[in-house]
Amino acid sequence: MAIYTEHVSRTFGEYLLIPGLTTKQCTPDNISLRTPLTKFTKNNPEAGMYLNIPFVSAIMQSVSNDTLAIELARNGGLSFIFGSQSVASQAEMVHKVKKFKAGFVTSDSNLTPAHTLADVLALVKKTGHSTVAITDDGNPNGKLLGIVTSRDYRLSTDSRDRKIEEFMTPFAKLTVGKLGITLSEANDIIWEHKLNTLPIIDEQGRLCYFVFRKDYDSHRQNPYELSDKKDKTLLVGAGINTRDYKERVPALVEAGADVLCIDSSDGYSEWQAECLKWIKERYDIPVGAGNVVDEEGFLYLVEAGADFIKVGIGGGSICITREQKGIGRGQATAVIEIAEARDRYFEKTGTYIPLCSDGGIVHDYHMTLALAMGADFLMMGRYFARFDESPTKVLKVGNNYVKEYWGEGSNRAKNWQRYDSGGEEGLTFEEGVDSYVPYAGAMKDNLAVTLGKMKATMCSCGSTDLNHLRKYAKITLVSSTSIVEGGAHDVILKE
Ligand code: RVP
Repeated sequence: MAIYTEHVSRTFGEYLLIPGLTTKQCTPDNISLRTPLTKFTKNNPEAGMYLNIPFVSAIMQSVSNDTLAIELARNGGLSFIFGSQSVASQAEMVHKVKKFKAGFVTSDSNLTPAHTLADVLALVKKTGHSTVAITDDGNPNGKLLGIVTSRDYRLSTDSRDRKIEEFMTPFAKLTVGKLGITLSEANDIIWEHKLNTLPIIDEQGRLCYFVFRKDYDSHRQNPYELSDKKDKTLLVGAGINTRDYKERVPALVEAGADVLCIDSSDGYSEWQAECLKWIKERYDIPVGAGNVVDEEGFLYLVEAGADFIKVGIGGGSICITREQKGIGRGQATAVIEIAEARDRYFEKTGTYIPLCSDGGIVHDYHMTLALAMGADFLMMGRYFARFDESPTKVLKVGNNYVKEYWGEGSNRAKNWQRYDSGGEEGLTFEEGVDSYVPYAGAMKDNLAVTLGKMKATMCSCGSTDLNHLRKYAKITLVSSTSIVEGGAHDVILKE
Protein backbone atom coordinates (compact mmCIF):
# COMPACT_ATOMS: atom_id res chain seq x y z
CA MET A 1 0.00 0.00 0.00
CA ALA A 2 1.19 3.52 -0.74
CA ILE A 3 2.42 5.71 2.10
CA TYR A 4 0.14 8.57 3.12
CA THR A 5 1.56 11.66 4.84
CA GLU A 6 -0.13 12.87 8.00
CA HIS A 7 -0.48 16.50 7.03
CA VAL A 8 -2.82 18.23 4.65
CA SER A 9 -0.84 20.13 2.03
CA ARG A 10 -1.20 23.78 3.05
CA THR A 11 -0.07 27.06 1.66
CA PHE A 12 0.92 30.43 3.18
CA GLY A 13 -2.50 32.04 2.71
CA GLU A 14 -3.94 29.58 5.24
CA TYR A 15 -1.91 30.94 8.16
CA LEU A 16 -1.52 34.10 10.20
CA LEU A 17 0.96 35.25 12.81
CA ILE A 18 -0.24 35.96 16.34
CA PRO A 19 1.48 38.98 17.90
CA GLY A 20 3.98 38.43 20.70
CA LEU A 21 5.08 40.98 23.29
CA THR A 22 6.46 44.06 21.54
CA THR A 23 9.26 45.25 23.77
CA LYS A 24 10.73 48.74 23.59
CA GLN A 25 13.64 47.31 21.59
CA CYS A 26 11.25 46.23 18.84
CA THR A 27 11.49 49.21 16.53
CA PRO A 28 12.10 48.93 12.78
CA ASP A 29 15.54 50.57 13.12
CA ASN A 30 16.64 47.83 15.50
CA ILE A 31 15.65 44.93 13.28
CA SER A 32 18.29 42.84 11.57
CA LEU A 33 17.30 40.81 8.51
CA ARG A 34 20.71 39.14 8.24
CA THR A 35 20.29 35.43 7.55
CA PRO A 36 22.44 32.44 6.62
CA LEU A 37 22.78 31.42 2.98
CA THR A 38 25.13 28.44 3.32
CA LYS A 39 25.81 25.83 5.95
CA PHE A 40 27.86 26.39 9.11
CA THR A 41 28.62 24.56 12.31
CA LYS A 42 27.57 25.36 15.84
CA ASN A 43 31.18 26.17 16.75
CA ASN A 44 31.82 28.38 13.76
CA PRO A 45 28.68 30.21 12.65
CA GLU A 46 30.67 32.76 10.64
CA ALA A 47 31.98 30.00 8.35
CA GLY A 48 28.77 30.28 6.34
CA MET A 49 27.84 32.95 3.83
CA TYR A 50 25.13 35.39 4.92
CA LEU A 51 22.57 37.58 3.19
CA ASN A 52 21.71 41.03 4.53
CA ILE A 53 18.08 40.69 3.48
CA PRO A 54 16.43 37.27 3.17
CA PHE A 55 15.75 37.41 -0.58
CA VAL A 56 17.29 35.70 -3.61
CA SER A 57 16.00 36.01 -7.16
CA ALA A 58 14.80 33.00 -9.11
CA ILE A 59 17.02 31.14 -11.56
CA MET A 60 14.95 32.24 -14.55
CA GLN A 61 15.48 33.90 -17.93
CA SER A 62 12.82 36.51 -17.23
CA VAL A 63 14.25 37.38 -13.80
CA SER A 64 17.94 37.00 -13.01
CA ASN A 65 20.38 38.65 -15.39
CA ASP A 66 23.41 40.76 -14.44
CA THR A 67 21.43 44.02 -14.15
CA LEU A 68 19.01 42.58 -11.63
CA ALA A 69 21.84 40.79 -9.82
CA ILE A 70 23.73 44.04 -9.35
CA GLU A 71 20.74 45.91 -7.98
CA LEU A 72 19.70 43.07 -5.66
CA ALA A 73 23.21 42.66 -4.23
CA ARG A 74 23.40 46.42 -3.71
CA ASN A 75 20.24 46.08 -1.65
CA GLY A 76 21.48 43.15 0.43
CA GLY A 77 20.13 40.09 -1.41
CA LEU A 78 21.56 37.79 -4.08
CA SER A 79 20.67 36.66 -7.58
CA PHE A 80 21.26 33.30 -9.12
CA ILE A 81 21.99 34.09 -12.77
CA PHE A 82 19.84 31.85 -14.97
CA GLY A 83 21.48 28.72 -16.34
CA SER A 84 19.25 28.15 -19.36
CA GLN A 85 21.68 29.96 -21.66
CA SER A 86 25.06 29.10 -23.08
CA VAL A 87 27.94 28.60 -20.65
CA ALA A 88 29.75 31.59 -22.16
CA SER A 89 26.86 34.03 -21.84
CA GLN A 90 26.05 32.95 -18.27
CA ALA A 91 29.73 33.31 -17.29
CA GLU A 92 29.78 36.75 -18.92
CA MET A 93 26.80 37.85 -16.80
CA VAL A 94 28.53 36.64 -13.64
CA HIS A 95 31.67 38.46 -14.71
CA LYS A 96 29.73 41.71 -15.22
CA VAL A 97 28.37 41.56 -11.67
CA LYS A 98 31.83 40.89 -10.23
CA LYS A 99 33.27 43.76 -12.26
CA PHE A 100 30.62 46.22 -11.17
CA LYS A 101 31.77 49.20 -9.15
CA ALA A 102 29.16 51.71 -8.05
CA GLY A 103 29.49 54.90 -10.06
CA PHE A 104 32.02 53.35 -12.48
CA VAL A 105 30.19 52.68 -15.71
CA THR A 106 31.46 50.62 -18.63
CA SER A 107 30.95 52.72 -21.75
CA ASP A 108 28.12 51.44 -23.93
CA SER A 109 28.65 53.94 -26.77
CA ASN A 110 31.95 53.50 -28.54
CA LEU A 111 33.28 54.39 -32.00
CA THR A 112 36.64 54.90 -33.72
CA PRO A 113 38.09 58.17 -35.12
CA ALA A 114 37.34 56.91 -38.64
CA HIS A 115 33.58 56.83 -38.00
CA THR A 116 31.41 59.81 -39.01
CA LEU A 117 29.00 62.24 -37.41
CA ALA A 118 26.19 60.15 -38.90
CA ASP A 119 27.48 57.16 -36.92
CA VAL A 120 27.54 59.25 -33.74
CA LEU A 121 23.94 60.37 -34.25
CA ALA A 122 22.76 56.83 -34.94
CA LEU A 123 24.49 55.52 -31.83
CA VAL A 124 23.17 58.29 -29.59
CA LYS A 125 19.67 57.53 -30.85
CA LYS A 126 20.13 53.84 -30.13
CA THR A 127 21.62 54.08 -26.63
CA GLY A 128 20.07 57.35 -25.49
CA HIS A 129 23.49 58.36 -24.12
CA SER A 130 25.17 61.50 -25.42
CA THR A 131 28.77 60.68 -24.42
CA VAL A 132 30.60 58.53 -26.97
CA ALA A 133 34.01 57.06 -26.22
CA ILE A 134 36.41 57.14 -29.17
CA THR A 135 38.82 54.23 -28.92
CA ASP A 136 41.35 52.73 -31.32
CA ASP A 137 39.19 49.67 -32.00
CA GLY A 138 35.72 50.97 -31.11
CA ASN A 139 35.53 48.67 -28.06
CA PRO A 140 34.62 49.85 -24.56
CA ASN A 141 38.08 48.84 -23.35
CA GLY A 142 40.12 50.00 -26.34
CA LYS A 143 42.87 52.64 -26.13
CA LEU A 144 41.15 55.96 -25.41
CA LEU A 145 41.71 58.50 -28.21
CA GLY A 146 39.04 61.07 -27.38
CA ILE A 147 35.39 61.57 -26.54
CA VAL A 148 32.46 63.08 -28.39
CA THR A 149 29.56 64.80 -26.68
CA SER A 150 26.83 67.03 -28.09
CA ARG A 151 29.13 70.01 -27.49
CA ASP A 152 31.55 68.73 -30.15
CA TYR A 153 29.28 69.13 -33.19
CA ARG A 154 26.70 71.52 -34.58
CA LEU A 155 23.79 69.75 -36.18
CA SER A 156 22.65 72.81 -38.16
CA THR A 157 25.96 73.25 -40.02
CA ASP A 158 28.07 70.11 -39.77
CA SER A 159 28.11 67.60 -42.60
CA ARG A 160 27.02 64.12 -41.54
CA ASP A 161 30.09 62.75 -43.35
CA ARG A 162 32.56 64.56 -41.12
CA LYS A 163 35.06 62.15 -39.64
CA ILE A 164 35.07 61.91 -35.83
CA GLU A 165 38.81 62.61 -35.73
CA GLU A 166 38.09 66.13 -37.02
CA PHE A 167 35.71 67.17 -34.24
CA MET A 168 36.21 64.90 -31.20
CA THR A 169 37.78 66.25 -28.01
CA PRO A 170 41.15 64.52 -28.34
CA PHE A 171 42.84 62.61 -25.55
CA ALA A 172 45.43 65.37 -25.01
CA LYS A 173 42.64 67.76 -23.99
CA LEU A 174 40.85 65.33 -21.66
CA THR A 175 41.12 65.16 -17.89
CA VAL A 176 41.26 61.49 -16.96
CA GLY A 177 41.39 59.41 -13.77
CA LYS A 178 43.69 56.44 -13.22
CA LEU A 179 42.23 52.98 -12.63
CA GLY A 180 42.18 52.29 -8.88
CA ILE A 181 40.93 55.68 -7.69
CA THR A 182 37.88 55.65 -5.44
CA LEU A 183 34.51 57.07 -6.38
CA SER A 184 34.96 59.98 -4.04
CA GLU A 185 38.38 60.78 -5.56
CA ALA A 186 36.79 60.63 -9.02
CA ASN A 187 34.06 62.99 -7.87
CA ASP A 188 36.65 65.41 -6.48
CA ILE A 189 38.33 65.57 -9.91
CA ILE A 190 34.93 66.11 -11.56
CA TRP A 191 34.20 69.06 -9.27
CA GLU A 192 37.69 70.55 -9.48
CA HIS A 193 37.79 70.51 -13.28
CA LYS A 194 34.09 71.29 -13.81
CA LEU A 195 33.63 68.12 -15.88
CA ASN A 196 30.52 66.26 -16.86
CA THR A 197 32.35 63.00 -17.50
CA LEU A 198 35.59 61.57 -16.18
CA PRO A 199 37.11 58.70 -18.21
CA ILE A 200 39.06 56.22 -16.09
CA ILE A 201 42.00 54.62 -17.89
CA ASP A 202 44.56 51.94 -17.06
CA GLU A 203 48.35 52.15 -17.38
CA GLN A 204 48.24 51.32 -21.09
CA GLY A 205 45.77 54.15 -21.72
CA ARG A 206 42.84 51.76 -22.26
CA LEU A 207 39.40 52.99 -21.27
CA CYS A 208 38.04 51.17 -18.21
CA TYR A 209 35.02 53.23 -17.09
CA PHE A 210 33.29 56.55 -17.15
CA VAL A 211 32.25 58.38 -13.98
CA PHE A 212 29.40 60.82 -14.65
CA ARG A 213 28.68 63.99 -12.70
CA LYS A 214 24.95 63.43 -13.04
CA ASP A 215 25.22 60.12 -11.19
CA TYR A 216 26.77 61.75 -8.15
CA ASP A 217 23.54 62.73 -6.43
CA SER A 218 21.70 59.61 -7.47
CA HIS A 219 24.11 57.34 -5.62
CA ARG A 220 21.83 56.61 -2.80
CA GLN A 221 23.31 54.91 0.19
CA ASN A 222 23.15 51.14 0.19
CA PRO A 223 23.68 50.22 3.82
CA TYR A 224 22.72 46.59 3.19
CA GLU A 225 25.04 46.05 0.19
CA LEU A 226 26.15 42.41 -0.07
CA SER A 227 29.79 42.34 -1.01
CA ASP A 228 32.89 40.28 -0.53
CA LYS A 229 34.72 41.27 2.65
CA LYS A 230 38.12 41.17 0.96
CA ASP A 231 37.79 42.53 -2.57
CA LYS A 232 34.50 44.42 -2.07
CA THR A 233 32.95 42.92 -5.22
CA LEU A 234 29.21 42.29 -5.15
CA LEU A 235 28.21 38.70 -4.40
CA VAL A 236 26.48 36.71 -7.10
CA GLY A 237 25.19 33.17 -7.56
CA ALA A 238 24.56 31.05 -10.65
CA GLY A 239 22.18 28.23 -11.52
CA ILE A 240 23.55 24.95 -12.88
CA ASN A 241 22.02 21.69 -14.09
CA THR A 242 22.95 18.03 -13.74
CA ARG A 243 23.74 17.57 -17.45
CA ASP A 244 26.51 19.99 -18.43
CA TYR A 245 28.02 20.88 -15.04
CA LYS A 246 31.45 19.60 -16.01
CA GLU A 247 31.74 22.43 -18.55
CA ARG A 248 29.54 25.00 -16.82
CA VAL A 249 30.93 24.94 -13.27
CA PRO A 250 34.59 25.61 -14.24
CA ALA A 251 33.52 28.60 -16.37
CA LEU A 252 31.30 30.01 -13.61
CA VAL A 253 34.01 29.61 -10.98
CA GLU A 254 36.51 31.27 -13.32
CA ALA A 255 34.04 34.16 -13.88
CA GLY A 256 33.90 34.69 -10.11
CA ALA A 257 30.58 33.13 -9.03
CA ASP A 258 30.36 33.08 -5.23
CA VAL A 259 27.77 30.34 -4.87
CA LEU A 260 26.03 27.84 -7.15
CA CYS A 261 22.62 26.20 -7.06
CA ILE A 262 21.53 23.05 -8.84
CA ASP A 263 18.28 24.07 -10.49
CA SER A 264 15.68 21.37 -10.81
CA SER A 265 11.93 21.13 -10.39
CA ASP A 266 12.46 17.79 -8.58
CA GLY A 267 15.88 17.53 -6.95
CA TYR A 268 15.57 14.25 -5.02
CA SER A 269 17.75 12.40 -7.51
CA GLU A 270 20.99 10.50 -7.89
CA TRP A 271 21.93 13.03 -10.60
CA GLN A 272 22.10 15.76 -7.98
CA ALA A 273 24.19 13.64 -5.59
CA GLU A 274 26.63 12.89 -8.40
CA CYS A 275 26.84 16.54 -9.42
CA LEU A 276 27.47 17.67 -5.83
CA LYS A 277 30.19 15.06 -5.41
CA TRP A 278 31.93 16.09 -8.63
CA ILE A 279 31.96 19.77 -7.66
CA LYS A 280 32.99 19.18 -4.05
CA GLU A 281 35.96 17.05 -5.13
CA ARG A 282 37.29 19.87 -7.29
CA TYR A 283 36.13 23.26 -6.01
CA ASP A 284 35.73 25.17 -2.80
CA ILE A 285 32.45 26.82 -3.70
CA PRO A 286 29.13 26.47 -1.83
CA VAL A 287 26.42 24.65 -3.77
CA GLY A 288 22.71 24.60 -3.01
CA ALA A 289 20.52 21.73 -4.14
CA GLY A 290 16.81 20.97 -4.59
CA ASN A 291 13.97 21.28 -4.95
CA VAL A 292 12.56 18.90 -2.38
CA VAL A 293 9.38 18.92 -0.31
CA ASP A 294 9.95 16.41 2.48
CA GLU A 295 12.45 15.30 5.11
CA GLU A 296 13.63 12.32 3.05
CA GLY A 297 14.63 14.50 0.09
CA PHE A 298 16.21 17.04 2.44
CA LEU A 299 18.39 14.48 4.21
CA TYR A 300 19.45 12.85 0.95
CA LEU A 301 20.80 16.10 -0.50
CA VAL A 302 22.37 17.17 2.79
CA GLU A 303 24.24 13.86 3.03
CA ALA A 304 25.34 14.37 -0.58
CA GLY A 305 27.05 17.61 0.48
CA ALA A 306 24.59 20.42 -0.29
CA ASP A 307 25.30 23.76 1.39
CA PHE A 308 21.68 24.86 1.43
CA ILE A 309 18.43 23.21 0.42
CA LYS A 310 15.77 24.69 -1.79
CA VAL A 311 12.20 23.75 -0.91
CA GLY A 312 9.16 23.79 -3.17
CA ILE A 313 7.53 21.90 -5.99
CA GLY A 314 4.69 23.31 -8.01
CA GLY A 315 4.02 26.47 -5.98
CA GLY A 316 5.55 28.97 -8.43
CA SER A 317 3.14 31.47 -9.93
CA ILE A 318 3.95 30.35 -13.50
CA CYS A 319 4.30 26.67 -12.60
CA ILE A 320 1.86 23.97 -13.69
CA THR A 321 3.92 20.97 -12.54
CA ARG A 322 1.20 19.88 -10.10
CA GLU A 323 -1.42 19.89 -12.84
CA GLN A 324 0.83 18.19 -15.37
CA LYS A 325 2.61 15.57 -13.30
CA GLY A 326 0.58 15.42 -10.10
CA ILE A 327 3.67 15.94 -7.92
CA GLY A 328 4.28 18.65 -5.35
CA ARG A 329 3.20 19.85 -1.96
CA GLY A 330 1.63 22.96 -0.43
CA GLN A 331 4.53 25.34 0.10
CA ALA A 332 3.82 26.06 3.78
CA THR A 333 3.60 22.37 4.69
CA ALA A 334 6.82 21.59 2.84
CA VAL A 335 8.68 24.40 4.61
CA ILE A 336 7.31 23.48 8.03
CA GLU A 337 8.22 19.77 7.71
CA ILE A 338 11.71 20.41 6.35
CA ALA A 339 12.43 23.15 8.90
CA GLU A 340 11.68 20.65 11.67
CA ALA A 341 14.00 18.15 9.98
CA ARG A 342 16.70 20.81 9.61
CA ASP A 343 16.46 21.70 13.33
CA ARG A 344 16.71 18.02 14.32
CA TYR A 345 19.72 17.63 12.01
CA PHE A 346 21.38 20.65 13.63
CA GLU A 347 20.71 19.26 17.09
CA LYS A 348 22.18 15.88 16.13
CA THR A 349 25.20 16.92 14.05
CA GLY A 350 25.93 20.55 14.97
CA THR A 351 25.65 21.51 11.27
CA TYR A 352 23.03 24.06 10.29
CA ILE A 353 21.65 23.77 6.76
CA PRO A 354 19.86 26.93 5.60
CA LEU A 355 16.53 26.46 3.85
CA CYS A 356 15.37 28.45 0.86
CA SER A 357 11.60 28.59 0.37
CA ASP A 358 11.21 28.78 -3.40
CA GLY A 359 8.05 30.06 -5.09
CA GLY A 360 4.47 30.73 -4.13
CA ILE A 361 4.91 34.09 -2.39
CA VAL A 362 1.88 36.20 -3.30
CA HIS A 363 1.53 38.85 -0.59
CA ASP A 364 4.34 40.52 1.31
CA TYR A 365 3.15 39.00 4.59
CA HIS A 366 3.69 35.52 3.09
CA MET A 367 7.41 36.30 3.21
CA THR A 368 7.40 36.88 6.96
CA LEU A 369 5.26 33.77 7.43
CA ALA A 370 7.67 31.61 5.40
CA LEU A 371 10.58 32.90 7.49
CA ALA A 372 8.65 32.33 10.73
CA MET A 373 7.92 28.76 9.58
CA GLY A 374 11.65 28.13 9.37
CA ALA A 375 12.89 29.28 5.97
CA ASP A 376 16.20 31.15 6.15
CA PHE A 377 15.64 32.97 2.90
CA LEU A 378 13.18 33.15 0.03
CA MET A 379 13.60 32.67 -3.69
CA MET A 380 11.16 34.74 -5.72
CA GLY A 381 10.47 35.06 -9.41
CA ARG A 382 7.20 36.93 -9.89
CA TYR A 383 8.14 39.50 -7.25
CA PHE A 384 11.36 40.52 -9.05
CA ALA A 385 10.07 40.11 -12.63
CA ARG A 386 7.90 43.23 -12.09
CA PHE A 387 10.81 45.60 -11.56
CA ASP A 388 12.72 47.90 -13.91
CA GLU A 389 15.87 45.81 -13.41
CA SER A 390 14.45 42.50 -14.70
CA PRO A 391 15.52 41.55 -18.24
CA THR A 392 12.19 42.17 -19.99
CA LYS A 393 10.67 45.32 -21.50
CA VAL A 394 7.74 47.28 -20.07
CA LEU A 395 4.68 46.77 -22.29
CA LYS A 396 1.25 48.36 -22.33
CA VAL A 397 -1.55 45.81 -22.46
CA GLY A 398 -4.98 47.45 -22.44
CA ASN A 399 -4.72 50.16 -19.80
CA ASN A 400 -2.03 48.43 -17.80
CA TYR A 401 1.73 48.54 -17.85
CA VAL A 402 3.15 45.03 -17.57
CA LYS A 403 6.33 43.03 -17.93
CA GLU A 404 6.60 39.56 -19.38
CA TYR A 405 7.29 36.64 -17.04
CA TRP A 406 7.62 33.07 -18.28
CA GLY A 407 8.36 29.78 -16.54
CA GLU A 408 11.56 27.83 -17.15
CA GLY A 409 9.35 24.84 -18.00
CA SER A 410 7.49 26.75 -20.72
CA ASN A 411 8.15 26.28 -24.41
CA ARG A 412 9.51 29.80 -24.45
CA ALA A 413 12.36 29.06 -22.00
CA LYS A 414 12.96 25.51 -23.24
CA ASN A 415 14.92 24.72 -20.08
CA TRP A 416 14.53 20.95 -20.45
CA GLN A 417 17.51 20.28 -18.13
CA ARG A 418 15.45 21.61 -15.20
CA TYR A 419 12.73 19.04 -15.94
CA ASP A 420 15.07 16.28 -17.02
CA SER A 421 14.41 12.72 -15.90
CA GLY A 422 17.45 11.31 -17.59
CA GLY A 423 15.81 10.55 -20.94
CA GLU A 424 15.86 12.29 -24.30
CA GLU A 425 16.95 15.91 -24.56
CA GLY A 426 14.10 18.44 -24.86
CA LEU A 427 10.76 19.15 -23.19
CA THR A 428 8.10 16.53 -23.88
CA PHE A 429 5.39 18.63 -22.25
CA GLU A 430 5.24 22.08 -20.68
CA GLU A 431 5.43 22.58 -16.91
CA GLY A 432 5.26 26.35 -17.02
CA VAL A 433 3.32 29.18 -18.63
CA ASP A 434 4.17 32.43 -20.42
CA SER A 435 2.51 35.40 -18.70
CA TYR A 436 2.45 39.10 -17.83
CA VAL A 437 2.97 40.61 -14.39
CA PRO A 438 2.05 44.17 -13.40
CA TYR A 439 4.95 46.57 -13.87
CA ALA A 440 6.02 47.91 -10.48
CA GLY A 441 8.94 50.32 -11.04
CA ALA A 442 12.33 50.39 -9.34
CA MET A 443 13.43 47.48 -7.16
CA LYS A 444 14.72 49.78 -4.44
CA ASP A 445 11.39 51.53 -3.95
CA ASN A 446 9.49 48.24 -3.82
CA LEU A 447 11.97 46.65 -1.42
CA ALA A 448 11.59 49.64 0.90
CA VAL A 449 7.85 48.96 1.19
CA THR A 450 8.17 45.17 1.46
CA LEU A 451 10.94 45.26 4.04
CA GLY A 452 9.08 47.99 5.91
CA LYS A 453 6.09 45.66 6.21
CA MET A 454 8.31 42.75 7.23
CA LYS A 455 9.92 44.80 9.98
CA ALA A 456 6.52 46.02 11.19
CA THR A 457 5.30 42.40 11.40
CA MET A 458 8.45 41.38 13.28
CA CYS A 459 7.90 44.23 15.75
CA SER A 460 4.37 42.92 16.35
CA CYS A 461 5.78 39.45 16.90
CA GLY A 462 8.36 40.77 19.36
CA SER A 463 11.36 39.74 17.23
CA THR A 464 14.32 41.93 16.34
CA ASP A 465 16.02 39.24 14.27
CA LEU A 466 15.04 36.31 12.08
CA ASN A 467 16.48 33.70 14.39
CA HIS A 468 14.18 34.88 17.16
CA LEU A 469 11.25 34.94 14.75
CA ARG A 470 11.93 31.33 13.65
CA LYS A 471 12.06 30.18 17.28
CA TYR A 472 9.26 32.15 18.93
CA ALA A 473 6.74 33.14 16.25
CA LYS A 474 3.20 32.00 17.04
CA ILE A 475 1.32 30.84 13.97
CA THR A 476 -2.33 29.92 13.55
CA LEU A 477 -4.28 28.21 10.80
CA VAL A 478 -7.19 30.26 9.53
CA SER A 479 -10.59 29.13 8.33
CA SER A 480 -11.89 30.25 4.96
CA THR A 481 -14.43 32.53 6.64
CA SER A 482 -11.77 34.19 8.74
CA ILE A 483 -9.80 34.89 5.53
CA VAL A 484 -12.83 36.86 4.33
CA GLU A 485 -12.86 38.70 7.66
CA GLY A 486 -9.21 39.70 7.05
CA GLY A 487 -9.97 41.85 4.01
CA ALA A 488 -12.27 44.88 3.78
CA HIS A 489 -15.75 43.42 4.19
CA ASP A 490 -19.35 44.46 4.59
CA VAL A 491 -18.62 47.97 3.36
CA ILE A 492 -19.13 49.55 -0.04
CA LEU A 493 -15.62 50.38 -1.26
CA LYS A 494 -15.08 53.74 -2.96
CA GLU A 495 -13.33 53.54 -6.32
P1 RVP B 1 7.19 32.62 -8.05
O1 RVP B 1 8.05 33.48 -7.18
O2 RVP B 1 5.93 32.20 -7.37
O3 RVP B 1 6.92 33.25 -9.37
O4 RVP B 1 7.99 31.26 -8.30
C1 RVP B 1 9.27 31.21 -8.84
C2 RVP B 1 9.75 29.79 -8.84
O5 RVP B 1 8.94 28.99 -9.69
C3 RVP B 1 11.14 29.58 -9.37
O6 RVP B 1 12.15 29.91 -8.46
C4 RVP B 1 11.13 28.10 -9.71
O7 RVP B 1 11.35 27.28 -8.59
C5 RVP B 1 9.69 27.89 -10.16
N1 RVP B 1 9.57 27.82 -11.62
C6 RVP B 1 10.28 28.45 -12.57
N2 RVP B 1 9.80 28.07 -13.77
C7 RVP B 1 8.82 27.22 -13.51
C8 RVP B 1 8.01 26.51 -14.50
O8 RVP B 1 8.06 26.78 -15.68
N3 RVP B 1 7.24 25.56 -14.04
N4 RVP B 1 8.68 27.07 -12.19
